[in-house]
Amino acid sequence: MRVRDWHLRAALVIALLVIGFAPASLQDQGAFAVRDVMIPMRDGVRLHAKIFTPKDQAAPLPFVIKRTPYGINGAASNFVTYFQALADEGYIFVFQDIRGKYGSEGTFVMQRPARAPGDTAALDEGTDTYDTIEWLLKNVPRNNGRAGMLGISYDGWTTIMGALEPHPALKAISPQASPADMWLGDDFHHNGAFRLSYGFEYAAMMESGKDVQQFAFDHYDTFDWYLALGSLANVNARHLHGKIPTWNDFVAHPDYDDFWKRQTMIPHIRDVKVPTLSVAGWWDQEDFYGPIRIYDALERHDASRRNFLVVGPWRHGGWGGDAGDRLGPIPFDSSTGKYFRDRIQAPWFAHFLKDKGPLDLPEALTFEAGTNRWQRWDAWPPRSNTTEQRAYFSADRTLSFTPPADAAAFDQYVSDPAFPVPYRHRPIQPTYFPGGSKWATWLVEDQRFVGGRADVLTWTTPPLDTNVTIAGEVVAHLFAATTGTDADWVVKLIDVYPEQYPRNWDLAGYQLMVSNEVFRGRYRRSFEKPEPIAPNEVVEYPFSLHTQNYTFLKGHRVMVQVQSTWFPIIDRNPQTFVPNIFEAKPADFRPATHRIYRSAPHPSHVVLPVVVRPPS
Ligand code: PG9
Repeated sequence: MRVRDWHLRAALVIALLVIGFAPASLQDQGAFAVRDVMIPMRDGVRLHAKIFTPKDQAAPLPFVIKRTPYGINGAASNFVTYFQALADEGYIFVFQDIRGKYGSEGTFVMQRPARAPGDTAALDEGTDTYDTIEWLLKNVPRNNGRAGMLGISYDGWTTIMGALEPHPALKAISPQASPADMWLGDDFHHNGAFRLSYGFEYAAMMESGKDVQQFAFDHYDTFDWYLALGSLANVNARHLHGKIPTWNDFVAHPDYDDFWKRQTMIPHIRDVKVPTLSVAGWWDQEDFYGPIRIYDALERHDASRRNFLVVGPWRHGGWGGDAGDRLGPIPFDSSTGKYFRDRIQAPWFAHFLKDKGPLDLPEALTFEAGTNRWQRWDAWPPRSNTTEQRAYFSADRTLSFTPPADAAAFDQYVSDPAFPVPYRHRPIQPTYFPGGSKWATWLVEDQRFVGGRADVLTWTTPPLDTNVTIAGEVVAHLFAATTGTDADWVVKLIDVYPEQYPRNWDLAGYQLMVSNEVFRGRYRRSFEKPEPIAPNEVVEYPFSLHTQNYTFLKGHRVMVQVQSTWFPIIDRNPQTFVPNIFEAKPADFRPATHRIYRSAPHPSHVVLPVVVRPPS
């Protein structure tokens, strides 16, 4: 295949992974008149857009806008699934290449920060959105003076950025899987732990040219490639040579400094200026933190109930194109993705852009996997329906709801950076590998593949004698010590299916991850100023495993696993404190013995928000 075809293919793979898989023929395109335009921004830079107007337009229509860095030449594929119900409802659709990408002029900046309040001379995605809407209103005949905006992930991020200082015609937005904070919890880091394979591959993909270009790995199984890479200092020395700005930013800003704080839009959210529908997937392998954080930031100002949340049993963007009746081997008994597109997304936009209603949507709608039904909540996380129950790490690798009584009990393992735990089954194909990658469903992979390792500790309850439903925030409280001076802590909450499962033998004994997170130990006191860990000192690490709504069914078991490497999605912590892990030397990477305490003074546990009263 020629290099150029390869790049086109890569762009298509990303677009399809985000919005779902479209058949080859785009039969619906015939229903639209398509205009290719260059829209001038206030600084003279022109952005490329495609405008799809229904050929059978009978009345003035609102705009539905999607702004993307991934290229708009295949935009019509949106009508096959993601926008199908919206197209049936009738809108003028606008797809735009953001500044610096594909057909647009100007310079691309990875997640260009919002301009400072009052800095009216500056440009950002918000001003580009504003200028675009202003131009559309004046230049596209028979519009009804209103605009809506939506998109998934980067396109969800452009959506929320476009609504911080919104054009008055912007009447409804749905930021879906939008990242909110790339250091705290989205694509590039989680609690300061660097998402190596994603960060490296995405930065190289987005900043090697105006289009998207896959990094050319010489390994199919990138686990070996990243291990052979050694220190992260070798990325620029051997491969990127300082040419990828986002990689250089990773290296220059390892801690939670002003660079990252400027990039998050959360401090800019001081009002619900536009009705907002945030959308997230429980098994989103890229941006789960973001949509919940954005919903939460808006909710603090939502006096007039214009802020909504939907969370389904989806991979990153799965609601855009998948039927949603399963994820990997896990069945959900109904087409949750189609339900979202037809029964939630389309009526929600019609309500705010065409005054259609009434709107049958609660404050928060969540899919409760396990029982496989939608639940309606008047707050997320629920305020009064749950009680906190602590699942304690106990003797003989049991998980118990009774606190431990031992004075000094612990379990331990040797964590060796030279022999890290794979985060998913090998081979680990490049993230967006055009030949097919298991990236999109790794969060639902059967965790038995690491259960036998001595550096993965496991505690499990006996089979449950009744259903246990959780709704709300799951929080890990680890009491841990290391012989080193830095360490990562990964905690996974797992549903263990019964060994006898005649309903579906493929799921017998299956270990499904329900919640998970990593915490980089050096940041236990401050995300801004990392500190070494005192060797052999017991330290408490409380950290969120995020919200969930899930039922562990009767006969299933609840499992918690702890490990200290998750490679190569998380870079290897050298386990020796160094000021900047991106510049660690080979000799800094050392094995360390990690102890997880399960004693009366140091009772490691996971807090579960157990439902006591179902939502009405
Ligand atoms: N997760 C991707 C992304 C969004 C924003 C910034 C960086 C990466 C995406 O799917 O678009």
